[in-house]
Amino acid sequence: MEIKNKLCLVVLVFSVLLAVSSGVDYKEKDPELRQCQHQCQHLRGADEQQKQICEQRCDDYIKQKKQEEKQRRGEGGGTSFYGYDEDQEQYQGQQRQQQQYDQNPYFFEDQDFETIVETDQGRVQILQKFTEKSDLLRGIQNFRIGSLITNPHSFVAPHHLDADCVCFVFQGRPTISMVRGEKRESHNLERGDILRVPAGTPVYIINRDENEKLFIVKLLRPVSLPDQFEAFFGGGGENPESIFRAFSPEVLQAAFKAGRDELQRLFGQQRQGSIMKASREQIQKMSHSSGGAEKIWPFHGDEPFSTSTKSGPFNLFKKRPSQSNQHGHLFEADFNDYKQLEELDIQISFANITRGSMVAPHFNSKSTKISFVLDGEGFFEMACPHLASQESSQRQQQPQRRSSSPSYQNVRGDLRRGTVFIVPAGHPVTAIASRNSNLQILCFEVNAKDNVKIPLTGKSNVVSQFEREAKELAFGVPVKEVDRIFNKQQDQFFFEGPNNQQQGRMWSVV
Ligand SMILES: *[C@@H]1O[C@H](CO)[C@@H](O)[C@H](O)[C@H]1NC(C)=O
Ligand SMILES: [Cu+2]
Repeated sequence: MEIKNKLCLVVLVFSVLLAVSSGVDYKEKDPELRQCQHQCQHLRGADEQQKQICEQRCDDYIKQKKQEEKQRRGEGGGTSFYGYDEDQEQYQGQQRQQQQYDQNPYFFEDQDFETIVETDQGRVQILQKFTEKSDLLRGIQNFRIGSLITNPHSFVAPHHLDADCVCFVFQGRPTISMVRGEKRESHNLERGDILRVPAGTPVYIINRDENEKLFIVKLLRPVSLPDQFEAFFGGGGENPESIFRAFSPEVLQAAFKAGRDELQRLFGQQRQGSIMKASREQIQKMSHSSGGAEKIWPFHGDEPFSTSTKSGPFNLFKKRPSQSNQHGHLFEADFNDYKQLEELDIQISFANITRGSMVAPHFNSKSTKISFVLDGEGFFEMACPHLASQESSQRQQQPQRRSSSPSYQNVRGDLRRGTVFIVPAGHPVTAIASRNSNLQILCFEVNAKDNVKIPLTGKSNVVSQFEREAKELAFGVPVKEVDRIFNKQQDQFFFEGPNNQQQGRMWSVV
């Protein structure tokens, strides 16, 4: 009886799915899912659990269909142009790549972040360790990336990290106060400011903006364990737990020369978490210099008073963009602009890609790029030999003909605010903005010293430097033909994007 019932249900579910799948427009994804799940809710004689199972099946079914659709689009997307149709083997590889889309080791989304602090006034999120995602990211395993988001007029409790930190302010107006030796430095920051907070520096932060949330992206390099860091809170109380509470009462009494009860009052209270509300008055007091031994440097770059400490911020947007046209702007800061980046050997860049435009396919000679999408939508594509070779070694049980040259997998990801993607050195990459909004990407380029960006197309592309004989030999066609193609795109670094984007609906805008 029981079994028969279940069988009936299975049959029923399948017939529902079948009915739904026939004649429904693929593009109407969400309505289709809704309809399928709606029917689950009205399954006769099904209990709650069975309805849930039914809904799950709907979900899986739609997902699989989306996947198939994606493959179909990949097939139609000009592969024959690149000759895949002439090499069935390679073409099938391409299809498998698309299936692996969800396991793209270079691409991170919301669920890959861990929320390490969350209060009603803000949160800190840190991306999982790079090597947890894939061994291919070993080269940047000593770095972590994350973000701090807080409300207007909020306060982040004093703490230090066992990690070097480079902050980039994208939104809000923070004042970051650091204690260095015998003095305190407070920096009033704004959009575009970069500030390094050296490892172990006691620091607290306010958002002095009354209306706008604070949004800071952080690159961290742990100094004690290679890929792990901790925060140490120096305030009083519990939540956040004060570092003082770890010591035994006798030791604290001696260290403070104070009584047990007064220490209990200071360190015993429950707090509201490490990100809290501050009053307007408190914010005002902390946003201004109040004289005395304090120093406030609202100036950018080197502060005029002292040449010994160069700890102030650098504003990326006050510098002239290194690439600029109607399709986008690229701002870059290296250690010549901001000395503090030298020790970490990183460069910071910000690409503002105009809606409907794209970045030239290019690669970095030495740097691996950790890119954080700050705003907009679009996608990136990258050529990766590592994934392609993993693919073929999995496919070939016994060693077959070893091809004499590598093949490259198309690695791709849909970009939107909060996604992160990694571009290893030497890997050609491009990013394309959707037609709806500018795509704004912050990049930390690790291993920056002597790095050069090498454009593959557009003005000053690499091939235009070749001798004519080299061009002919490399491409196997007359040099005129090579030049004709490579000279067509006259823009530099930012171009008009592909124009079939709308129909493609490649970026799943939620
Ligand atoms: C990026 O470009 C858009 C459009 O020109 C502009 O509104 C936006 O402020 C720019 N972003 C930054 C950070 O400059
Ligand atoms: Cu690779």
